[in-house]
Amino acid sequence: MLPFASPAMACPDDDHGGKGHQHHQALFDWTGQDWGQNDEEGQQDGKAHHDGKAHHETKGHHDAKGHHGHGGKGDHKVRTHTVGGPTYVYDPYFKKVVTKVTTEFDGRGTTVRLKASGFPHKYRGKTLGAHVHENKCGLKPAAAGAHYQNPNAEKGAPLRKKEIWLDFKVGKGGKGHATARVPWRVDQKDARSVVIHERVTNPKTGDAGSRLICTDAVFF
Ligand SMILES: [Cu+2]
Repeated sequence: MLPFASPAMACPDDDHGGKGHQHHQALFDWTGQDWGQNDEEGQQDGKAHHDGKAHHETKGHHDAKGHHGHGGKGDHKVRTHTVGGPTYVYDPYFKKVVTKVTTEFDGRGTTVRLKASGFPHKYRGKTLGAHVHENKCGLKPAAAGAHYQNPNAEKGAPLRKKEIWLDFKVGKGGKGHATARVPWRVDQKDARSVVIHERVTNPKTGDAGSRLICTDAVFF
């Protein structure tokens, strides 16, 4: 049924040996509510691989005539990408999960939103780790590679300052979501997916256990 399932697959790339010691409250929205969008998108059919539909759009803060306001300089365009998933599910226990990854770049920073629904009842109240990873999702959990890290990060920066973590709590109804914003452009050559893991991310090591679900993502 699944092309590949590796329940005990560790996440070897997840341990960066970092010295991060901060909690990650600032970047995350821990509430288990959804985004107010349609939640009925996901009757899964049990297939592990889904062709994520990607929507790309560019919209300006100003109208098409482009009147220039305060400051008069800079790029006012906001670019967004939305990819529906999951692209791969590695543990059949989660085959009903539906994901959506939305990315946005506004010229100064990048916002990543992860929305997931369809978690089994047992997972309600649990917090799962999730991160932007460097490669596209693949048949094997390891295909997504290591955590994305900002290539321009200061040396010795804590992991959560240079990676993008999207840990979320599964709420009532089996749904969860998280939003992270970083003050830089995330280049798509460095970042290609969002992986959901079996447990909350260890703030020191970045480890979050096995990879459950991978969703391709598009960056800028
Ligand atoms: Cu990860």
